[in-house]
Amino acid sequence: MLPETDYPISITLEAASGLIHPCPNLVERHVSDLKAVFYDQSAAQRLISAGDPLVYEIRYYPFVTSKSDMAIAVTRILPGTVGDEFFMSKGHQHARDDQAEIYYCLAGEGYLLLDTLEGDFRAEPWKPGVVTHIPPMWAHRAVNTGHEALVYAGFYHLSAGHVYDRVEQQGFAQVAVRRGGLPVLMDRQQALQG
Ligand code: PAN
Ligand code: ZN
Repeated sequence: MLPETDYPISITLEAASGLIHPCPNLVERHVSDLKAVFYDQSAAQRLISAGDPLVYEIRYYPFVTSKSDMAIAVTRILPGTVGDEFFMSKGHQHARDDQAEIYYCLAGEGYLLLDTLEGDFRAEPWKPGVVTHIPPMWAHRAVNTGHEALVYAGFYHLSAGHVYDRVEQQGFAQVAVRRGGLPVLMDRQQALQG
């Protein structure tokens, strides 16, 4: 007899809403939870004072067996901006340097921003159906540049670990902002200088 944890499990995922069934874990992040990562700190503070809106929610299911620890996390980022910077995930690196991740865009539009924090940067345009492989040590952040929710699933190992400090302190090389009504990527330093 195998241990109870070592039998196959199936769950369901609704692409449009990002809901999973069953959903044992739900995490909500409001502007105050990721204030430090927006380049316009006064705009972030104003939004927090005006009610601290929800930016995104994460629903995840851990598939833990006696010998493995894969998980699926489905993130739903709402449409919106902080100042002119689009709503986005906080962004992190994995603690372990041998831990990649696969992201699958399910609904909405935007970018997956990837930064080694050591000079390399990539922006992958996202629409439903795009699958992006995130190599180890690349910090990753999704940005919703559309008018609907951006929904994506991430497949990873729980033991990868999440490190947020370096992203918070340094920021990504580029930010996604709305200029003249359209989404554009610009250097963060340029954005900071106004
Ligand atoms: C994802 C992310 C999720 C939310 O499951 O954790 O999209 O982003 P933040 O963790 O940056 O708030 C993942 O990349 N897991 O490794
Ligand atoms: Zn990750």
